[in-house]
Amino acid sequence: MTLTCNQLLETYPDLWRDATRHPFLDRCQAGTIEPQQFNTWLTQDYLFVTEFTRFLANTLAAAPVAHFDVLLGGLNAIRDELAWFRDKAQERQLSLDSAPQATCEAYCQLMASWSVQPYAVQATALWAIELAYNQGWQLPGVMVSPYDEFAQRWGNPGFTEYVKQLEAQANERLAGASEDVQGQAEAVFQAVARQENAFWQMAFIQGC
Ligand code: MP5
Repeated sequence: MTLTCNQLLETYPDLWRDATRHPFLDRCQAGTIEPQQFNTWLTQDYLFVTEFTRFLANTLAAAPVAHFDVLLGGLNAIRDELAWFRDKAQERQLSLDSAPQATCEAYCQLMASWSVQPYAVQATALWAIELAYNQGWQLPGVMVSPYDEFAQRWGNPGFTEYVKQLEAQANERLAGASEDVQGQAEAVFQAVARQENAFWQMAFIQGC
């Protein structure tokens, strides 16, 4: 049987709900998130995105040429995103030199370990990581300022379209993958969901 991205969402609805629905996001929507908690997320997410850039580059290196367009578009967008994170940190007078917290480090290490897995697994991880933010920032509904800018970054129609393209590319490769590789893709999807939930939670546990 062929595994698809949609089947993964249908097989693990609770895990995926916990990855994309979290009090952190609801409080951003309502404007009640503590600035310190938001700043923790912001500085840690910058560190995550720097490592995610390496993961995306490794995925591109393993991809068939037909997938280059979408992945190069993603890398181009990340260049802007990293600069945007630096702007947001400066506005808030935050240093981006802070050390990664344990939760962030664990996610980054896992991601690095996926870089040596078959391309179908990497493509599935990439789709899941991007979908988590695409859905997570949209599900609470319209956010108040200044958090609306963050919701817009990952919830805008262009980003939603990018995530759909990632899904199509992952599905295409999963269709030709062995059962073993499909099993690896399923495990990686579950890991992404767990790590995403932990990442939201990090802002509440450790403060800034
Ligand atoms: C993303 C992110 C989305 N920024 N942080 C986490 C913890 N998960 C997913 O990645 P990107 O590169 O910001 O679109």
